[in-house]
Amino acid sequence: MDKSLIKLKVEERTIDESAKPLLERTLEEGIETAWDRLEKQQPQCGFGQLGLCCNRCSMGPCRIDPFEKDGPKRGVCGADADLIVARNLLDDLVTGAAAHSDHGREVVETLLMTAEGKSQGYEILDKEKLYTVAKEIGITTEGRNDTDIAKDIALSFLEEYGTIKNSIDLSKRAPEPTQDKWAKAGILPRSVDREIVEAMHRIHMGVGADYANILLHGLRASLSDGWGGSMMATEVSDILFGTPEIKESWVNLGTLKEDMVNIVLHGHNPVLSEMVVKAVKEQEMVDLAKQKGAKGINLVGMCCTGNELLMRRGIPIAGNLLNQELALATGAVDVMIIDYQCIFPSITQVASCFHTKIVSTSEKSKVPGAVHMEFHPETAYDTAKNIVKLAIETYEQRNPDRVKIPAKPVKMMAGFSVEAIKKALGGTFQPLIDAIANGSIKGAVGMVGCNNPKIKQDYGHVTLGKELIKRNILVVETGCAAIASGKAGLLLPEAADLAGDGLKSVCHALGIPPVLHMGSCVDCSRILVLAAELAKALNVGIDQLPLAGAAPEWYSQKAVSIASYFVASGVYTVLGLPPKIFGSKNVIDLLTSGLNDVVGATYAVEPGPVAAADLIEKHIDSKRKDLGI
Ligand code: XCC
Ligand code: SF4
Repeated sequence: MDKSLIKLKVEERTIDESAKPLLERTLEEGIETAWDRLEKQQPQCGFGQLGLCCNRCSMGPCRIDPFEKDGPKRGVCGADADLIVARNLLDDLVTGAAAHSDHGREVVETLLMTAEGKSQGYEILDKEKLYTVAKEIGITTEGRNDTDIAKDIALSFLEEYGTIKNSIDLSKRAPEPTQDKWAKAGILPRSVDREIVEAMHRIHMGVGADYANILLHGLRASLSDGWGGSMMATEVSDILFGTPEIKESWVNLGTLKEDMVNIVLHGHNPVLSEMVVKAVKEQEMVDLAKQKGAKGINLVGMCCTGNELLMRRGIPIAGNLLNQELALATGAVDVMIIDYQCIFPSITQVASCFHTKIVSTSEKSKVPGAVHMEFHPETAYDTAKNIVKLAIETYEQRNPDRVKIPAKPVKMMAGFSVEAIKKALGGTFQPLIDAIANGSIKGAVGMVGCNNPKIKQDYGHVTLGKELIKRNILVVETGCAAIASGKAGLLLPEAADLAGDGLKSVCHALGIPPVLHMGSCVDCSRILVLAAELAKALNVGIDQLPLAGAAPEWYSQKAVSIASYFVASGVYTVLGLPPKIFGSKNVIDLLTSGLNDVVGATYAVEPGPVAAADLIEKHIDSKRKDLGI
């Protein structure tokens, strides 16, 4: 490929300066990345994009003619466009809910084993949260020791996955008017596994043909993720590893170090990554690394497990979804440790162009070409040390001539848990409520989600973020969205200068950025808790607050679940990429307007960041008007 074409492609693909030189390298050397694969997939199937393809049973696959011409109007079983689209969406949604919630289950299981003295290397680090959660779910704390309390919490949370009760305990954190809406619509989340299993039942051939009824269950299943599986993942991770506090760190591919052993932690579950953090600090490991000629061990995160480490330990983060193959293309990664979710199956291919080893650790997530070192809470610390040793040995095989780390890292601030925000505000949310009431802050937006090679990397997040803060709208972020903002410098207090006057003065007074990093994707539950706190302080439902959600670059089924529990909780949510629903006008109408009568919020789709900001501002203005502020 000639040089000018390469340059052109690179500029089309990302705005991440630390990624550009490496993208160039992949194109020059023929190392295939997600962008190349997307190109090879063109044109992508139109039926699939519209959600009109059903491959659910063996009478199919079937597809519906989107043009209302002479083509088929129904699948072999008789399902029409509305039903096929709705079932596909529910399928996506619960795949995402399952991913979040099963991660949550592993954290809760680790708490149980820790309470029973069966895990290795874990302890209860946040006693305050242990007590708060215990009280909240009705577990006695008086005169009992921490491990007994922890055991009761773990057992009670494990029950939430398959209980016969009629609602999940933590969903009672939602303000009453919001809970009332759920009860009235028949979508109170009962239990995590149950909603997912029931969804799989409902999308089987011949189980109900009413698209609206199917989508309503989608909302219920999403609530069991947001106020259930994800929230338990967040709370129990806090109990085990500490509730995040505000701290500084570094971001982008420049966090990799030429003269150190580089370990990248990629995936989602802090149960694994926290043990690796412990292991790299051992003197024995540091000495070993020095013996092999390295200056030390450099641990960096990637995607959401990276966010977990950043939030609690201030570990630097190398990048988001589309940076994973490029991190390997630096030739400087000795070991990339993976657990699960958002890990491209191609990473072993990219790694094979260098000395890099991929280490898989979860029995649920094996990758051909990876070294498998299975992680269990009972032997967690030993396994972590063995992986670190492997990284040090692999460092010896690194070819310095192939190492290319092109950029300097960017500084960032993170750690904005609900507790940390409250503390920064002086122990109460009142100053924030006042700022919203007097208009210096117009409202807040939860910006979440991924990268998607269909959109220039980080462009959606960064452009929408800047547009919102300019309009005095506070932005709170999780997941790959937050990493994008970090790379662009928006997670620094100085970025307040890009904000409108009102937001700017609040940020300056508190010394905080206008975009707050609230954590990983399961930590979208923190956004729910924050919204619930504000609503309760004002005695209203979440749907009455001047809030919105946005997922400008989403790709994952988990994002479908998140967007859905935002909407089901009363938060209007704008997606930057269309979900696969455009084959059914009825489904579109229900999701973009009909739901208002059910949960007080809807989805919207708007690819243009400025137009998306317009929609959000209009929505926030109307909520302010209704509140009389
Ligand atoms: Fe995955 Fe969570 Fe999306 Fe990033 S934001 S691509 S889901 S890592 Ni969660
Ligand atoms: Fe076709 Fe119906 Fe089977 Fe889907 S469920 S593949 S529409 S026959």
